[in-house]
Amino acid sequence: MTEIKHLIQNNLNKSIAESSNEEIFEALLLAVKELEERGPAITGDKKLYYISAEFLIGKLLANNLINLGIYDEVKDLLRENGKNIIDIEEIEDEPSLGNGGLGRLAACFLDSIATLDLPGDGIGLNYHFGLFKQVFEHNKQVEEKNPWITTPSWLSRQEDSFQVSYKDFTLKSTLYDIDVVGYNKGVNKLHLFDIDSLDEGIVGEGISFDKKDIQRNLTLFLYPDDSDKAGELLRIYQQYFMVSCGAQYILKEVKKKGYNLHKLHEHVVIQINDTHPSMVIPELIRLLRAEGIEPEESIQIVSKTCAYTNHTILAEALEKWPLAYLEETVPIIVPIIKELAAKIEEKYSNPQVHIIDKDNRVHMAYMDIHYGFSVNGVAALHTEILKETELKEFYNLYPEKFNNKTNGITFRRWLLHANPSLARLIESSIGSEFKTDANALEQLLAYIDNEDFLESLLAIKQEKKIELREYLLAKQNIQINETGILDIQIKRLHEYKRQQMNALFAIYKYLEIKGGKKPTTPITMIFGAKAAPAYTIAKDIIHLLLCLQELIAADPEVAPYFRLVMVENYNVTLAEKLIPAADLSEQISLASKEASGTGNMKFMLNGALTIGTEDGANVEIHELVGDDNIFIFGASSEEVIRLYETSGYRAVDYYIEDTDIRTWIDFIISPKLLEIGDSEMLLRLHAELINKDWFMTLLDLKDYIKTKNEAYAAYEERTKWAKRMVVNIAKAGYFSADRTIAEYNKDIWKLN
Ligand code: GL7
Repeated sequence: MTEIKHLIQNNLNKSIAESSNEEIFEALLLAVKELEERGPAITGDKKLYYISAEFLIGKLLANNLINLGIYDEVKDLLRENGKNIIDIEEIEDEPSLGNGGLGRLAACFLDSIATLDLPGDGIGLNYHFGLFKQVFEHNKQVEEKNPWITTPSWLSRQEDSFQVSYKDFTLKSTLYDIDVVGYNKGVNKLHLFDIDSLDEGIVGEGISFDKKDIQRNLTLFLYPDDSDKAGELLRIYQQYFMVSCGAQYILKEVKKKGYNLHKLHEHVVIQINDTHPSMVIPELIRLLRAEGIEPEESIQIVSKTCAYTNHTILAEALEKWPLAYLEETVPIIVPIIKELAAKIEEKYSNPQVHIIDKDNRVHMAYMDIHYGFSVNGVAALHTEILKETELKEFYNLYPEKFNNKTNGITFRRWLLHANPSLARLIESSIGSEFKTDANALEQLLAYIDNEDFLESLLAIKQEKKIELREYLLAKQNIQINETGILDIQIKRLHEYKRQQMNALFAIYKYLEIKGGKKPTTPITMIFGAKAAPAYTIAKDIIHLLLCLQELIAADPEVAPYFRLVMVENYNVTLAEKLIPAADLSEQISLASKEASGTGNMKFMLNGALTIGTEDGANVEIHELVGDDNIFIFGASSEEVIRLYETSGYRAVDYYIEDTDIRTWIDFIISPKLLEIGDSEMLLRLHAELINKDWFMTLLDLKDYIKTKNEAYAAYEERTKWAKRMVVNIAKAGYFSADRTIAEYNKDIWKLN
């Protein structure tokens, strides 16, 4: 009997055939944990700590079985006993520890770090109810808590515990670890800090709770509503808890290994994922001083240990905490922050680089840049914009600190697990090298004229569409048409990502069909997105999409040719079903605003073609696949940046001057939609698009419609389309997170 079979059997008190799916899932989880415990811990002289508010890790069972190299064995074993591994995978609740691309990136990175055999742990928080669960009621988003921690669980409680001091009280941490197993390799850890005094019972209606009751609410939710002061303070409490526990944990490990704290940077590197963990800098300085290290030296050590990744140029996402808020919550590090700020003011007179601004707000990113040794952006264009525009003054001071690390994704989850049929086709064509060296996918270009290969590729896409149709019908009672083109936009809801532009396309298409112009191939548009609970316009956009869904489905003149659906509670699990089935990948952010995007890479890898702007990593996708294999439209980032600088964009001009645009926008408040929807929300969105439109929807709308029609027409030529799919898959190797992590290690971390 193989090891895994033995372990599963030990955890069941009956045969597999007699056990329920739930019992099998639990037995498997325990068996996998056991194997991981036995696996080799990854070690080395120097260790990375990746600190992040989010780790959007997705379900772990299949992922870990694949990485342990026993997925197929377990699948066969279950099948022999009349069980289907897919049904067992369904049992698992998806961990709710992340929000969007930033958190998913952190998860892909952990996978690649372990796979490359690099010693590197994640540090974060154990949010009991996660982000939130999205449900739709009356065509609106409603938020509910999302409990995901079950027994047994991937979390293992540890002995380590630390004190975290706030102004008025102290919290004692507990630690839960999740194993991170690399592909056929060793094991790292994801450390999630928590408190025993948390009280899940304080959550009332929806996701409401007393924001001031920190000892009971600290780790309830990721990104609690910060639209009022209590919410902002709670975020500071959370962030400081994360970094203080993280820093204490790191120093404990270093001391245990007997390293000299004066040489911390030779043994530790801390990657600060966006600005939520920035307070690790003053906290680590404080702790080193408490260990007896001189004030100035402690600053020097920390500056050689910390590196910062910037993930956005959106001003509202670059955190600036009022100094008074920090004094109210975490006064213990305020003197250090002031000291760090004063040193900069002494050195540089330019107020644009000062950490504390004239309004007494602390700019977290600026602290990271001055007191870290590396600053990186997440795609080539993004890093250029940081250097030339957003962080120009800092680039002038420290050109040597700035570097680019174009994001990547783990092919284990996004190809091997999400699309095993495609992985098999690839393997049967070019062998299995691509599983460990993604660049080997380029060999697929040799198959571009191979009719059998092209046919198989199209057949797999079709198979995935049918699977998706069955899944959505069973899980969400959503009807989609598996014939025709599947056009998908899945990502957080934000105006800069311009779901509203795609909604206007749907209105245009609806009216065109009503006017008698029927598409030759049926069109299915799928959306998936959560809106931040306090983001009014984002919720209005969801409302519009859901109203359009209802309107179109109920219209017999249109529904046979055109469907728009919005999946509920979009998450990693749904992404794994949607992406392999997609034909067209919507990456339509306003140029300059999407730092990178990573969904774009997942779609490409699964043979979807991109319709997109020259933004983020789309630029690199475009370069790799060439003009013929992508649909690019819209204003360039230079044009957009100029328009912002000169206030040269006025949405209302488009509305007045272009009758088409006026027709589509006014449709939002047409009797038909007002009958279905909430007039307040529709009217507000209508007014917003005409009078504000901060992300220039109308600037690119017509070009978008024209380009999408071209893409739809191109889809009709099936063989030509299949060849484009081949190019996209073949060129996706560059976007393996293994490549990204190898670059981080070579340029920043320098782990052996
Ligand atoms: C993001 C960027 O918006 C996204 O473009 C990028 O791919 C991702 C990972 O680098 O980081 N920044 C951010 O704040 N979130 C992101 O997804 C939430």
